[in-house]
This record gives sequence, C-alpha cells and structure tokens, in this order.
Amino acid sequence: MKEAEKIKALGTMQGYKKEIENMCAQLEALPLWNPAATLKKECREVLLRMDGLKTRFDRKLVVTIIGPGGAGKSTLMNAIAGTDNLSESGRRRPTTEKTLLLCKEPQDADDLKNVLGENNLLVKVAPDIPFFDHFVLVDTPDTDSTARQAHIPLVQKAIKGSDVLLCVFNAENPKTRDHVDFFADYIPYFQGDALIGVLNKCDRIAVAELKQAILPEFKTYIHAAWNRPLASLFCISARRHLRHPGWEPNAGPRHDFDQYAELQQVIAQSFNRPEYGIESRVENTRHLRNFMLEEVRGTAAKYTGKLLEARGAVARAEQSGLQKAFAAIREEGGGQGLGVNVLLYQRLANRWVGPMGWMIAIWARILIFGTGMMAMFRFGNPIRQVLGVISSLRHFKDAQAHVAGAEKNARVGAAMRGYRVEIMKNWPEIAEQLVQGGFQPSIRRPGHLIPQNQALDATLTGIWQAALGATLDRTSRRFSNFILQVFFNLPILALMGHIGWLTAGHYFSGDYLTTDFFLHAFLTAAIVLFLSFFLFQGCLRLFSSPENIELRTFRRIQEELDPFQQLSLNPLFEQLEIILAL
Ligand SMILES: Nc1nc2c(ncn2[C@@H]2O[C@H](COP(=O)(O)OP(=O)(O)OP(=O)(O)O)[C@@H](O)[C@H]2O)c(=O)[nH]1
Ligand SMILES: [Mg+2]
Repeated sequence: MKEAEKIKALGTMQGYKKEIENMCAQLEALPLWNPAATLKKECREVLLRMDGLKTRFDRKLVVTIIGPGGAGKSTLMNAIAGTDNLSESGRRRPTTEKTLLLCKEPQDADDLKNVLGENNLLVKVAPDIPFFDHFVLVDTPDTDSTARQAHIPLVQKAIKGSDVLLCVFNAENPKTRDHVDFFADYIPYFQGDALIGVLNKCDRIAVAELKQAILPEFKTYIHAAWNRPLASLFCISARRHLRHPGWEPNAGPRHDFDQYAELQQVIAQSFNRPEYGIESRVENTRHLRNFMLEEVRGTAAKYTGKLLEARGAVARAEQSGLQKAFAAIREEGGGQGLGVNVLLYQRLANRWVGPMGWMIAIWARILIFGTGMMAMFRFGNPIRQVLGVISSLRHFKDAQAHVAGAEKNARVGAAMRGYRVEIMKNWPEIAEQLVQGGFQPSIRRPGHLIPQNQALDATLTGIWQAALGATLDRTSRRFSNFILQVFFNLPILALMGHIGWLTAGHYFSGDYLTTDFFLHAFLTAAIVLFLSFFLFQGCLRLFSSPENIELRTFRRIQEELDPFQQLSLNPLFEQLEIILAL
C-alpha cells in the first residue's frame, strides 16, 4: 500500500474515532438519563478497540481461532499450518491451555505478547510456512471446560487484540449455549467479514442431515443468539487435512463433503493480501463507529416518544410560567417610565435630522444624566433594559454593580414566584413522562425543576429586552417618518432661512445689521425650535407614553413568547434536548 493511501486510511480511522468521542462527550452531559451510563461504557470500550486497531494499523493481520473445548480449534490450526503437532490436540480436555501464536518472524508476536503477557503466549515461529506473509494465526483455549476460569481472561484479551475471528463449532453439537453466550458479548465489535463461522467435524455427520437440518438450524440459532447473521460459514473436516489424520478404524469420514478448500482460499487470498490488514482495520473501525452510533440512536429512539411528550408539556408549562412571571412584574407596578423614555429618545435621536434631531439628541442626554438616572436607581431595575445605555456611558462604572443588586428586588421576587408556581403545578405530569423517557426517578423531586434565580433573571431580562427593543423600534420608526420630520423641522428651518436671507441681503449691500437684530433673531429661532419640540413631545406622549410602551411590550411578550426557545432554563431540559438531538 502506498504511503499516501496509508495516511488517508489513518485519517479515516481518526475521523470515526472523533465521532465516537463526540458522542461520548454528549453522553457525558446526560447524568440524569439512565441509559447514558451503559452507552457511555460501551463508547469507552469502542474507543479502546479503535485505539487497538490504530496501534497495530500496519502490522500483520491477527486471525484468532475461538470455540468451545474439543471443537477442533487446534486441529484446524495444524491443518492450516500444514504441521500436525504444532498445536497440541487430543482427547484430554482441555488440550490447549495457553494461547498459541503461529507466525513467520519472531517480531510478529510482539503486539499480542504485550496484550496477553509474555507467560500467557506460546509463540511458534515457522519461517518456511506457506502464506503467513501478512497475517498471524492464534489458537486459544476453550471457555467452557473446568479450566475456563483461567482461560476466559486470556481469550477475552486475545479477542480484543484480533482483527478476524474464526469461530469453530463442533458440528455434532453446534449449539453450545455457554460458548455462544460467552462470545455474544464480543461479536458486536467485529464487522461481517471479520467474523467467520466454521462447523468442524462434518465428516461425522451424514451429508443430508448436515445440509437439511444442522446447517439451517445452526444459522438460525446463531443469528438469534448473536443478533446478526454470519457473513460466511464453512462446513469442514479439519482433521482430514492433517498430514496424518490417523483415523481410528471404523471411525473414518462418512463422506467427502467438505468446504475446507474454500476456507483455505479465504485465508490464502484475503488474509494474505498485503493491503488486507489495513483495509480490515479501517473497516473494523467503521463498523465499530456504526455499531456505536446505532446503539445510541436505537436507545434514544426507544424513548423519543415519551420525551417529545415531556418536551411539549415542559414548553407549555414554561410558557405559562414566563407569562405568569411577567404578569407578576406588571402587577408590582410600573416605574420603568423614565428608563423607557431614555431608550425611546435614544432611538429617535438616531433617526431624526435637522434642528429637531439636535433637540431630541440633547433631550436624550438630559434624560440619562438628569432625572432618568435617578429613576433607574429609584425603581431598581429588575429587567435591566437600561443597563446597555448605562454601561455605554463610562462615567457610570458603578451603575452595573448597582443594578446587579436587583435580584433582591420585589418585582423579580414576584416574577420568580409566578414562574415557580406555574411549573410546580405541572411538574408531576412532566416528571412522569420524563421518567418513562428514561430519566432517573429522582427528578420527581421538584428541586430539579427550578432554574437558578440568575438563569431565570437572565432569561426574563433577555425576553424583556427583545420585546421592549422591538416595541421601541416600531414606535421610533413611526415617530420619525419623513412627513413628521418635515412638519416639525419646517417652522425652524423656514425661520432660519428667513434670517439667513435677511442677513445675507444686508451683508452684500454693505448695510450691516445690528446686534439687536441677531439677538432677536436668535431668541425667535430658539422659541420656535422649543415650541416645535414641545409640540413633538406632546404628540409622542399622547400616542406613545412610556406606560403605553410598557403595556405594548407586555402584550407582545404574551403573544410572541416562543415556547421552544426557553427550554434551556433548566439543566434537566438541556439534557432532554441533547437526547432528542442524538
Ligand atoms: N472426526 C473428526 N475429529 C476431529 C476433527 N477435528 C478435530 N477432531 C478431533 O477432536 C478432538 C479435539 O480436537 P482439538 O483440536 O484438540 O480441539 P480443541 O478445540 O483445540 O480443544 P481444546 O484445545 O481443548 O479447546 C481431537 O481428538 C481431534 O482429533 C474433525 O474434523 N473430524
Ligand atoms: Mg486446542
């Protein structure tokens, strides 16, 4: 394989791993959701396996023979190796007590030695062995004999360090429950091609029985037990392919049906292909990633129905909770008036031009520095709408701290109560749905449902600011349209035009005007400007008083409160959202 292709393959594997890491991080954020714990464990296992695959990325493929005691694992190994006494086989159970690795070069065994420990691995180096250029073969002890306690950890480790499993069954008794159950835990971690079924000792069974009964039954059985079909299954007689099968008299093979040649072809052509190792590791990593994603999605999907119901209920409760909160704020009384005025004049000042624009801008400043400032403090500021204005004015560094004390404010208190009462009322129903959706029963305690005061305050503030901003924008747009601007600017502009005309005419004729004239003209202009401004203020007050703006803002909030926007108020609901997004 070219270096560039190797790098690409590694990149692909890294990408898969990243996906699972992200998934793991998401599960990490779901401490209240029961299924997350199991899934997290699986994720970690998958990540470990992916690491293993990456570590031996360009090493030789590890093909491991597993199966119940006496199924003929060692015999199969000997047959493949072409040496009868390579791995001890026989009648005594168990025959094989250590893991045995067959390879061409001594260093081929290093990886598995590290995994199993030096003492647990016998290594047979056979430099002249045919094929074996690109893979190593491992024989394992059984997991169902009296010595299984000692064997099981060895087999477990060997499986984790393998790329391909040759699962050998005894055709005379293929449904070995212990064995099948034991391996069921490992099967999900191997992709189809990496899992090869072998029914051995087929020579002992009549062909008809084998083909018509044993084989189909076994396939169904394994499918059910391992939750997936075997991608490939070979009926063989391993012993027949030893150099000296040594059949006992009267116990020779009963027929010639044997798929050993096909199995051997897979070994010689697939396993022994130089690229196969890398390809199979990429494939196995991909399989691990798919397996894990399906696992998580499948689990989440089981609960989605209930969780969606819960989300709907939460949304409705939060919506009415927030409405109650704002209703409470409103009942506690107005007092935002001057603050609202500041914001309105600020906006108007941005839109108006001409002498009226200057007047409005000056007035906006006066409001901030004068009574406006006082009003903000006097009424506290539960909803810190004016904070932006204040903090933009460097002079009032203290303002922020001052306003931050507002949590204790009566209006916020009332809002919180309004919100809480509403949620508490709905909680039993919501909690029930959440528990059915996999959440821990402890969430029934209402302590979980109330967000931090600060969080609620921030949310209320956010909603209020947005709604107030929108109302103010509309009002200021209405009160700064072109016709209004012309109308209110016209008197002062006409007067200034006239004064200018007189002044210029006299100037050019050399007949200079007196100071009295200018004083008089200036006062007239000022009076006209003030009158226009007062008139404008009157109109504004009449049609859009601060109280009126507050009222409209409240109304807007009640109408437009987006039920799905507020779900993150409570950490529990954040988790709910994560699960629904899985
Ligand atoms: N008739 C027949 N006997 C076989 C065949 N394969 C193996 N045997 C016999 O089955 C017995 C057990 O074979 P082993 O290869 O030792 O089985 P194993 O799975 O390695 O057993 P453990 O190492 O104890 O787990 C031996 O006596 C073999 O000769 C086969 O294809 N046909
Ligand atoms: Mg053996």
